Amino acid sequence: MSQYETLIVEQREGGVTLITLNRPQALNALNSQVLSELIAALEAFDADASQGCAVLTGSAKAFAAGADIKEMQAMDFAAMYGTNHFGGYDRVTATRKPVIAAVAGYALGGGCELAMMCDFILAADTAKFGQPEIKLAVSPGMGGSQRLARAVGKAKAMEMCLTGRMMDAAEAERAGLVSRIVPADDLVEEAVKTAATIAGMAPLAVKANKEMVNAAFETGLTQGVAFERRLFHGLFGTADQKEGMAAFVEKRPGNWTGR
Ligand code: CO8
Repeated sequence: MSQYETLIVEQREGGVTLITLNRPQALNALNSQVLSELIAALEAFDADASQGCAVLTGSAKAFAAGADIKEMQAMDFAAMYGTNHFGGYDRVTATRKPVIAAVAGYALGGGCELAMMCDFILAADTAKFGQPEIKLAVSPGMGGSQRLARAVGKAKAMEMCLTGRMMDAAEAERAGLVSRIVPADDLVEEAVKTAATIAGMAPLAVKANKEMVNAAFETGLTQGVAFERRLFHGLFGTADQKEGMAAFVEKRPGNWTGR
């Protein structure tokens, strides 16, 4: 039994947490309840040593069609700024274990931004990405202008933000927004399988790899390479490095302790 109203959270075999956005009547529009439940689910996932990788998905029709327009409609500047509305989504990117976004159907506005907060996006062939906020006379507000520009470059990001046009899965893959495209019917199982592969790696190495790739977007090259090297050196202080290299030499699978 899920303790959430807007999410379904399941633990799958191999240390995979599958989180499904579940507001079908609003195409998974992100309201304050979704935010608080998602943060709670991700914090529980991060704290559970039996879980190694999460998958965040929506429905076949929509990953999420954006922030909930009906909830925001009447809000004024004081309400938005005063409460730092949706600032809590920053917590998604603070998750230390990897989170894969499995996107089918619409990922629009805040939905596209939420997918981009995950560590990578696996797209169904039905996926459609867009930042249509300009049509509502607003703009991305959950990092979309920054993450989309970093993911697909200025030209496409600017065109998408200024026109609100959607990108289909093929264009998103060509542009580097998604890691790969899979048939819609296989999306969730393929994402869970990929997550299980990650969850089967040595846990400290997983955290270190995630942290160093993310550093590429926060630092210059020299600093980023130095950061990578320090973490790489640090992994030689772990029992799992000894186990991983011994297992290779002895031609057997590694048996990780997370230490
Ligand atoms: N918010 C609230 N309800 C929504 C949303 C949304 N974003 N999207 C869809 N719904 C609701 C519809 O109102 C409708 O409800 P009802 O049946 O009660 O009328 C139901 O979901 C089904 O939607 P449609 O009938 O419109 O379905 P269609 O298949 O005809 O169309 C679309 C699908 C094209 C996805 C269409 O629903 C659409 O354009 N949705 C809005 C997309 C959009 O503009 N998204 C951006 C929202 S703004 C945003 O995300 C800002 C992010 C930053 C916030 C940061 C705050 C600090």
